Amino acid sequence: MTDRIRLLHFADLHLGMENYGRLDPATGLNSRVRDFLERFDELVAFALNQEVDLVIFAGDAYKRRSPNPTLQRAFAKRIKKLADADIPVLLLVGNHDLPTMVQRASTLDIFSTLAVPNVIVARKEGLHRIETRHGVVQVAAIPYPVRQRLLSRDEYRGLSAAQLDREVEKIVTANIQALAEQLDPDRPAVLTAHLSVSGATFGSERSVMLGRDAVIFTSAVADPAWDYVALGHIHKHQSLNRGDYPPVVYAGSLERIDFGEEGQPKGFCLVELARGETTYRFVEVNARPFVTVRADLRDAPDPLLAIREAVAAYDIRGSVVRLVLQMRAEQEPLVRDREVRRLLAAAHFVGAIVREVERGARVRLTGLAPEEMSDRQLLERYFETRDVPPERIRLLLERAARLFEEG
Ligand SMILES: [Mn+2]
Repeated sequence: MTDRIRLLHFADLHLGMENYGRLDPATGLNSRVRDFLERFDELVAFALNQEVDLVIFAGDAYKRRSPNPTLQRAFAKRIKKLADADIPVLLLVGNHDLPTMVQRASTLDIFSTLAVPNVIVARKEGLHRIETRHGVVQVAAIPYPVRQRLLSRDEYRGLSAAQLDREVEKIVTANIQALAEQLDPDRPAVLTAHLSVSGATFGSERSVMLGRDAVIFTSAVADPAWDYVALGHIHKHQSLNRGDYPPVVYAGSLERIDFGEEGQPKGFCLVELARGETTYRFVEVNARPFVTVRADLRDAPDPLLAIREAVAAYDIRGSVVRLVLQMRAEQEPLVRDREVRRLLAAAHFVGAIVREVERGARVRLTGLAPEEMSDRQLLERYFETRDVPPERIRLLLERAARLFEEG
């Protein structure tokens, strides 16, 4: 029996996410950026302590395609720690890493340009044969499939967006198949891809990726030619192959982006890689909790006291907290923002205080910034501005609710 190779798989770092954070004077960084970096530090420390043999990052290093130099330095520092410890690191290019024009550099290209030892940048589809301390691993890389690049030929002109996505799906499936055929069947093989796979759930109120995406069938990646499929792009950790071989896994992100990820554990995957008998486990990191506190004040004689009691039922220390208050219109003046915020002082950040005020039969949302609204609230507001009749709004929201649940 050959040695097992320890692989650490993580994804969707998204450095530069600043929502629900404030400036940290000690570092000059936004406190949420610092959170994301601390999770990354946890991961690096784990990799060094556990002496992993290989790290695969499955894409989306930053929030933006032009991250500032401070973020770039913070990312490079941590990658270098791994590389200096003789741990090869494969960096797969995600959609957030890509430039708007193909000729321009991706945020990860600098590592290949400088030929940093032990760092491999996968910007194109391809098979990498990586030497590790415990043997060779074959890693096939599928970066985010860019519709415009894959479909530049004339035959695709005039197709609808949905038809183009279907064409992308076919091309990517064929590429994966072609890579599988190049494998040495006696060596462990990993497929890493940054894309949406059918059957995956988002569980985020608004996914980071807005707009459309080609979706690849699980069957296209769940091929026993691979020993592990390391996915990135969807922030919710999940396994897609129902215990069959190989494991097909989204590592998920290391920190939460919004309240849609409130209940999700965050972390990375530790894979014990061996031909035909790979296993993995999810390693949770200490991500900052997101907590929604709901309080129905409609029958409360003292609304502020009712809020205090509702808050006391949760552990909000160090959390990003959101308060959702159901109240009657005449209670509004009794619930002053400053007093409510005082009750939430133990939190790291107050994400929103949502007042659902009853006016007759209808619930109205007041004083909400768009980023504080849920998808449902945004949609409702949109329908209202378009003068959609109330009965039709109710029907549309019901339909939408089902879609939101399906993710
Ligand atoms: Mn992505």
